[in-house]
Amino acid sequence: MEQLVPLGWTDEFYQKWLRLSTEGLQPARVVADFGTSLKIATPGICTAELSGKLAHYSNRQNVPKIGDWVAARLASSGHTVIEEVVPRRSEIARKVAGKRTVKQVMAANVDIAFVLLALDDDFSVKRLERFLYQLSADNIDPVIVLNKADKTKDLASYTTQLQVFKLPIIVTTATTGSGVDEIMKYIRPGKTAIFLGSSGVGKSTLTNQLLGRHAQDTQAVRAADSTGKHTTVHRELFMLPGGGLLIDTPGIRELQLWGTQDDLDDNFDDIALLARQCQYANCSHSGEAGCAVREALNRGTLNAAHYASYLKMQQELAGLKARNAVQQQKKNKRSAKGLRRQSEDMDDLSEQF
Ligand SMILES: Nc1nc2c(ncn2[C@@H]2O[C@H](COP(=O)(O)OP(=O)(O)O)[C@@H](O)[C@H]2O)c(=O)[nH]1
Ligand SMILES: [Mg+2]
Ligand SMILES: [Zn+2]
Repeated sequence: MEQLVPLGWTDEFYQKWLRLSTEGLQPARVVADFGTSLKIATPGICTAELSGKLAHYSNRQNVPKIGDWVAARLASSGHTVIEEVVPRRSEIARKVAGKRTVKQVMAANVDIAFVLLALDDDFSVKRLERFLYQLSADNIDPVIVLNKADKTKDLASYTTQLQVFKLPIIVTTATTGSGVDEIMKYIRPGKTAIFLGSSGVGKSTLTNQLLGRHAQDTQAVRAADSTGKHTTVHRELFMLPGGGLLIDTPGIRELQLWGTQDDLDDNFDDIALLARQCQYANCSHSGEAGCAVREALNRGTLNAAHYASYLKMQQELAGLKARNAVQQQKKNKRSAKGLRRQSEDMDDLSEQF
């Protein structure tokens, strides 16, 4: 199994592997996810299918995703079947798009996430806050990347807005490679990084720079044959020359949160800290006497937009919690009736993000 170490295999995964029944199976990592088919590395690369059990009977959250370690049966016919998923060390989740309250795992076993913002019309602190919330709920370390630095003459006007997050910020121009070394420094050998951000921010251009070769098509390239905007349609995991691993993803248009309000307080710790200083422990910060949050807003030490984001996300998470509770009740009723399987676990196995 030593040959799997460059792919991110650790003793932790080995211990988990030992607890599965893997007779005749081989550990492998999912390195490309096309929705219906997967590529796995053993470290040799092959195309693999899901076993009937995984494809049809498993809860959708257990379906292997990019970055997962799996147990595969390699047949001499070249027909490879994934039988099991090794329990994850981490996952990047979100709520599926639309109304249903279902968790969707976007990538597994990620150690560090780069949230990309472009220094043009794309720049949105609000969007960044949503990503940062989700990463904190998922216990994954974030780094902010400000790409397309060539497009601004006033970098400070952007970076001052981001100081509140107290996170590392890397400034890059992906097209020239400027700042790429800085990113590389954060991806230690054997560790898995992911690029997150909306379509067009430069994820694939940066991926190509880090790889030192043209592995991913970028928008300009495809614009020439006018096949549309979203160039990266699948998720892929690359081994970097420096020994780290990197997942490029398609753009995420809408990140619906999946987590709890406690995670929110971890993320907006400046607001949580203020709230603890309010005169009343159950202060709703809507006009009570001795409210430290209101006071900070009035003084301008708490940014109003930042606080508004907090409130909006809090509301969204309260809604999520309520819908989850309703769903849990329904589930309990159904299993009491002896119905084993829930339709919502099954109906969007192949949904993309
Ligand atoms: N001016 C400028 N353009 C960039 C930069 N990085 C990427 N681009 C361009 O932005 C477009 C989208 O890049 P791409 O890597 O496909 O974005 P992705 O959708 O996030 O993968 C392409 O035309 C790139 O050439 C940059 O740093 N500066
Ligand atoms: Mg791309
Ligand atoms: Zn208050």
